[in-house]
Order: sequence, then structure tokens, then C-alpha cells
Amino acid sequence: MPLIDLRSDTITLPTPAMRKAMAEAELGDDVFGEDPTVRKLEELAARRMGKEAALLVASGTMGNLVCQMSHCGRGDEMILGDKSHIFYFEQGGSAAVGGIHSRTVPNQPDGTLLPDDIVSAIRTDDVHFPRTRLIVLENTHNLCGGSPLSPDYLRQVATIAAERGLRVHVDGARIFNAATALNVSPAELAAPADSISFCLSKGLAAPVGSVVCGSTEFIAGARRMRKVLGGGMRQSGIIAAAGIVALEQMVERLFEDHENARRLAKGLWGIKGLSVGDPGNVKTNIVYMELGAELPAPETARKLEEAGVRVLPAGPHRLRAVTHYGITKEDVDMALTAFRKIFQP
Ligand code: TLP
Repeated sequence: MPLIDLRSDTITLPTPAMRKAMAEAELGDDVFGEDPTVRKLEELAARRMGKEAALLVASGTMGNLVCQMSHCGRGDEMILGDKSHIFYFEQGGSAAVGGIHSRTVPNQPDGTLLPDDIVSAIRTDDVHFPRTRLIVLENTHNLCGGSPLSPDYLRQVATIAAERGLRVHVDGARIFNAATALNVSPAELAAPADSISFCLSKGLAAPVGSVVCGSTEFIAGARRMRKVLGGGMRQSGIIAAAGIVALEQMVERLFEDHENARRLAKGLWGIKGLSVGDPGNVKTNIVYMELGAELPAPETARKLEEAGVRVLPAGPHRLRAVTHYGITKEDVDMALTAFRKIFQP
């Protein structure tokens, strides 16, 4: 029986249309600005996000770092959530590579930062302090259950930033999931941000790549940052070709992943020995499960794999399952059978 792989939406393989587009892509040297397919992707991405310009980068991590380094100089400070991907999962690249100081404030369970917490974290002009330059939000919020941040909330944070001369970056790795869940355009979610990065290689199923979007001036600076990080790619139209298919063909189907995630959460809800909270809180494609203190996550994940389903240990007693292209309703039901086998033998 094939394994049902729910570890991440990053494991999605390119579609046949992507492989064809990659094989046939018109190419040039993108460091010289001469790859027509990269230009086409960047124009398309900028349009979708309602921004002036865009830049193809190798990964979500690179996109976030390029943006942080474009907004902040060495020794500057950014305010971000204590459960943000940038703070948790990007090797501290902000500090290690960018020289940027992180000021964390607590992420609420819905992925937001309280406006009061943001305001209190902003530094005054004092010789002892670093200078606050940037506020970072994450949409959808990975560690907070894939929760989408609403346009109203984003505008509220953007107003706080604008009043104090700060910039806003949105780690929108899964921004199309957020837009789908909230039934708004990605441009509405991107509008309050000075920069947004999103991933082609997660739910949209492209093999490689993320895109950073912002003003023409911002993207010119980001292009320099990408180069210094070693991310100037040559015939990257090969990657961009799949990205164009991702944007044109893979966004509309994301609601299926959300339906499947809710189906999974509802099924898990009835299983003793793990807790998924209220399945109604599953708004996009990510489901977290809390295990009892006696059940270590890695060992439980191993047993589940033997029963036919792969999930990701996401803490000592926490597992994560992500639905994606390639996971059907039937796969979800088979996964639930595997869970019952392990938890209710
Ligand atoms: N997240 C991965 C893992 O790193 C946890 C995943 O499987 O979810 N921002 C957010 C919100 C992300 O979830 C990720 C990837 C990134 C940035 C980084 O993207 P990549 O992996 O392309 O560098």
C-alpha cells in the first residue's frame, strides 16, 4: 500500500503541465535580466499581488531573508511573532546573515500579534536601543494551525507601522491558502504590506521557488540582496515555467485541500489519545494534534508510518498533518483508519 504522506505540502510533485512547460521554456541569463520566462512569472506574480514588481528567489527562506535585509540594516530591529517561521525555522539567518535583531512578541492562537504588544515593542529613540524598522506577519500562520490573517487585521498593523515610519513584511508562504479561506483576493491581503513573499513550491505544487513582491524600488534593492546571498540564477526560466503553471492552474483547487483538512480534523476529533481542538478552527490545510504526555511524537510518527501514514513530529508531543495536491478524500479516510489502528487498537 502506498504511504499517505501528510508531512508537508512541500512534498508535492510537479504536475504534467509543469513538466511540459519546463521542457519547453524559453530561456536566457536572468542575472542579465534576459530570461523571458522569469520576467513573465515576475510580472504575473506582481499583478496577482497588486504590487509594482516581483523577484523570483530560490526558497521561502531566501525570500524572507532578502526582504528583511532590504528593509533593515545591520543592528536594526524587527518585531515578529515568537512562533513565526522566520524566528523558529530559518536558522536565525536574520541575525547570522543579516545582522538583524529580532524582537519577538507572543503569537496569539490565531496567528496574530496583539496591536498593543506591537506598539509596546517599538523602540524609542535612545542611544541604548537598536532602531525598530520592520514588523513581520505570517499569513497563513504555520505554527498557529495554518490560520489566515484577515485584511482588517493586516490594515490595522499597517496603520501602526505607517504612523511610526516602520515597514511591514508578510511571510505569505501560503498566502493563496489564506485568500482561499477568507474568500478575498491575494492582492487585498498583500495591499497593507510593503513586501510579501510567497511560495510556489508548497500547495501550488511547483518543484522550486518563491516570489517576493513590492514596489519597483524595493524589488531593485531586493535583487541586490538576492545576488549577495548567492541567489542570482541563470536560466531560471526552467523554474519559473513551473511557477507560471502553479499560479495559473493550481490556485483554484486549494479549497479541496482545506476541505480535506477539515475532514481529517473531524475524523481525528473522535479518536481517543490525541486532541485536535475544535475542527472548526481548521481554516486551511494544516492540522495539529496534541498527544498525551506518555506519547512521544517521533515514536508515534514512526508507528503511524508503519500503519501507512506519514505525519511530521512538530514538538515533543505534537504532530502535524498537511493536506495537498495528491491527497484525496479517500486518502484522508485511509489515513484516519491508520490513526484508529494506532490509537484504538
Ligand atoms: N515551512 C516548512 C518547514 O520549514 C516547517 C513546512 O513544511 O511547512 N514561511 C513559512 C510560513 C513556511 O511554512 C515555510 C516552510 C517557509 C517560510 C520557508 O520556505 P522554504 O522551505 O521554501 O525555505
